[in-house]
Amino acid sequence: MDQDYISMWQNLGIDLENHDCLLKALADFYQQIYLSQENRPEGMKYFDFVISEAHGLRIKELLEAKKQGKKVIGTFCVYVPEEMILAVKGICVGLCAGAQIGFDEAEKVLPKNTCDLIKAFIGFKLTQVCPYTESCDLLVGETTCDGKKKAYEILDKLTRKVYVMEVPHRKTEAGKELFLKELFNFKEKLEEISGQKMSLETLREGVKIVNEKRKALMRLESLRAHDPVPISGLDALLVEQIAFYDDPIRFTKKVNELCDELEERVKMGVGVKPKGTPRVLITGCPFALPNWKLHHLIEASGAVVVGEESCVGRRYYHTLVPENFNSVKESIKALAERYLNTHCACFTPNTERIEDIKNMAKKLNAQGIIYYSIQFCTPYLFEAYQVEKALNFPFLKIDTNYSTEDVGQIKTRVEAFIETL
Ligand code: BJ8
Repeated sequence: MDQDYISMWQNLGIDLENHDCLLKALADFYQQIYLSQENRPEGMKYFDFVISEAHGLRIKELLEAKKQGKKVIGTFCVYVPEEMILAVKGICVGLCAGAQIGFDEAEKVLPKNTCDLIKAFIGFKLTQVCPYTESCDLLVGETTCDGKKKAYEILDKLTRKVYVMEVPHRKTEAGKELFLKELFNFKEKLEEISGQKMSLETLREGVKIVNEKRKALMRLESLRAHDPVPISGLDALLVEQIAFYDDPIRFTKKVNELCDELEERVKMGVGVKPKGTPRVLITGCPFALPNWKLHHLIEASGAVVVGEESCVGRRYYHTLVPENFNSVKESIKALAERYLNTHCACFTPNTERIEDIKNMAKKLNAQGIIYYSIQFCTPYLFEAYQVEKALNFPFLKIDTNYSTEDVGQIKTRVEAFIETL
């Protein structure tokens, strides 16, 4: 390992031994799951590189930006507007974690029946393995599910850097008003921490950058509607995960280049799987990096994943923010409207999510839906019943965690499901 990186991690307070275990596990897993895929688009090489340098070059970039006075802001949820962070010249990074690291430590401070996504971000902090968390100047939590809310209290004890943004649980007029107020409070917090004023110009720039990123991800999604599908679900998922870490302008350019190549593939009838391969849409909890378990199992069982109705997926890029605002106030209003139009199971009622799933399944020509819940995630586990009833579509519910213990059992269920499609 590059000596520069080792000193960089040491300066960040990373536990080198634990971190080494994480990087080794990640490299093996990546080799086994990603690099063994056949006929991958050339454009995926960039994303392979990003993964290989996720704890190296990207962290170096963040630290260099910090030296120039920029602030790094960590988030855990797609209700936190990235545009506002860019508008104070900040850098936004997603901190949800998708690996079983530090669970023993996490279970000493969290109830055992906590979802793995929460256990992972607390576990990463307790074992000091995440250079992103350690680089952040502010960690922005939000009042979505109960587990997260309470976990942020603990995270604040550990870091003293947590700011919690209130997210309502109903999309009523009162809920909308509350969220708008919260965005104004968030503006103040960001201005205070960055020493930068959020102006009409910087907001316009932030909105434009994030809109372009979302447009590129929408373009990628549309290309997955073709048969044969030009990109695997695993690769598309990787791009969606990297959206939370990479420099947004560079990322957008690379996604568009990948899409150019995929368009060529579509024209030539080239796919990653044969025409007629069963097509699956996944809906449910987010897939934080490096959670590739379900996509891998589905694609190793002979189907292809064509979309994710998930926060690492469509719920991140579902709509753009109108760019025709003429004041800071108007822009924050536009952001509040756009963000509250995200349909997370933490809301009640949340019937719009069912419409989103139906529309995606239709648009992407999915033949079956796999509903993914992380064990102990009450909102998504509860919502599964209503979603299944409302859909009237081949449906399989998978309730799992980050371990590999249930891989055999899930594979058997997925294979049986795929046979029915
Ligand atoms: S908008 S899905 S990112 S809250 S899996 S921690 S819900 S118990 S992650 Fe989420 Fe925002 Fe909603 Fe999306 Fe809780 Fe469930 Fe765990 Fe979850």
